[in-house]
Amino acid sequence: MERVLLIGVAKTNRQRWEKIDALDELAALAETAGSNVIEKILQIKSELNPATLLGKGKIIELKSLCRQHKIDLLIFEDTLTPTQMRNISEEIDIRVIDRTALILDIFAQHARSAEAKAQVELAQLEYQRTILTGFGIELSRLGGGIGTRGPGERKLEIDRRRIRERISVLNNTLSRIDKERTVQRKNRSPFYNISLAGYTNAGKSTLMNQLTSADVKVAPYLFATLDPNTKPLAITKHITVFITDTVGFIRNLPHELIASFRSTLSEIENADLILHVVDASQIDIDSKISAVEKTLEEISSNDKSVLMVFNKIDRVFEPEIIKRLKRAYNKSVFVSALTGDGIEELKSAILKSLKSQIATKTFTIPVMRGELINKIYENADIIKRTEKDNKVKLLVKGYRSALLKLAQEIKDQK
Ligand SMILES: Nc1nc2c(ncn2[C@@H]2O[C@H](COP(=O)(O)OP(=O)(O)OP(=O)(O)O)[C@@H](O)[C@H]2O)c(=O)[nH]1
Ligand SMILES: [Mg+2]
Repeated sequence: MERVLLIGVAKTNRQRWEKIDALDELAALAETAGSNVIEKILQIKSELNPATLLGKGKIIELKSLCRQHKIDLLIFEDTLTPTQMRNISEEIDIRVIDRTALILDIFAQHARSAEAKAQVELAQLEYQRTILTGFGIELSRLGGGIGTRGPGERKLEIDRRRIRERISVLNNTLSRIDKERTVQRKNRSPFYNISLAGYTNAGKSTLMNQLTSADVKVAPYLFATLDPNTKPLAITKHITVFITDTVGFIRNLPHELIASFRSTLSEIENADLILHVVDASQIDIDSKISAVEKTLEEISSNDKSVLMVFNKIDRVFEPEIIKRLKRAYNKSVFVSALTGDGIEELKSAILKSLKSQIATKTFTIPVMRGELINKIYENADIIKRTEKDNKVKLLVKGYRSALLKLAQEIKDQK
């Protein structure tokens, strides 16, 4: 296990609390990546040194601290320029990465499908490319460990020309996969499509499992899900919606990832409704909500209809918190994806939001035409059935588009 030291810099005293939270999150990320967090350091400094971010004295202090604790790797919460990374690394004589490289490393470790692997590698290479430009040297001398691992068994390319070639191969692979995804989405287009979105670890996959008895992997660490997973959910007997669970967000999600995950994120972009899943048992609810909203904006999904789903209420012990959230977010439901509490309310909220796509219709069919009657029973919810003069009259409910199709088929066969 790599022994790591985390460093954050706050420019003002006010920024301090924000940075303390950010360092806690960085620690969770570092642990998810499989490292051993030995120490967290927060420096308050209004004037940053452009060459090394930290001042000379602090660098010397860090050097002895790293020696004393046998640190293998420094991880900065702040984004470093390639020059800063090199300077700090040389002065302290240790490997240095920033939060972006750490997140990319986690994605590389968690990628399973061909799509996720290609997307992560693309993001890593784009990131690597900016660093190489700054370094003007190969990264190979940095050795292995967090920040240098590619998806699966692949080693990251380090040569500038080969990076360019590999990026073009990956782009081709991804546009092929993207086409497949578009076809699948087209097949689902007569149905109402719902996408889960939210901060990483909010409980999206747990909710997906609770709603659809899917078997999506759930984990206490960050970014467990990278691949979208779509499952049908029967809201009523014949009204099915599709739900997609997808990659989670985080504050300042590296832009390389947003760019390379465009095909995965297109599931959110094309949804009829977004369920914004929020962990209500945490203290910094609002800042996480705005981080997610900011990312939705970046993928131009901010004008979609959104239903806020406050999750993990089994761990919220103060009724005041729920009251406040109810006041602040009027379109919201409160659930525990773990215990199933509130799931029925969530389903009715979903049904309410898809109302405009649902219609009722009356069919009158001769009793003799059992096959047509069966067809109606198979495709719509029967609200009322009456029989008169050898005719069956059915009042039914279903997707407007499905009812139109049914009416056409019946007319053709009459
Ligand atoms: N107590 C409690 N724990 C929950 C609930 N929902 C999810 N969890 C836990 O929260 C952790 C994260 O759950 P996931 O479903 O993997 O979260 P996610 O949003 O899919 O996370 P990523 O895919 O990593 O972005 C797991 O340890 C779950 O068991 C809940 O309603 N109550
Ligand atoms: Mg998940």
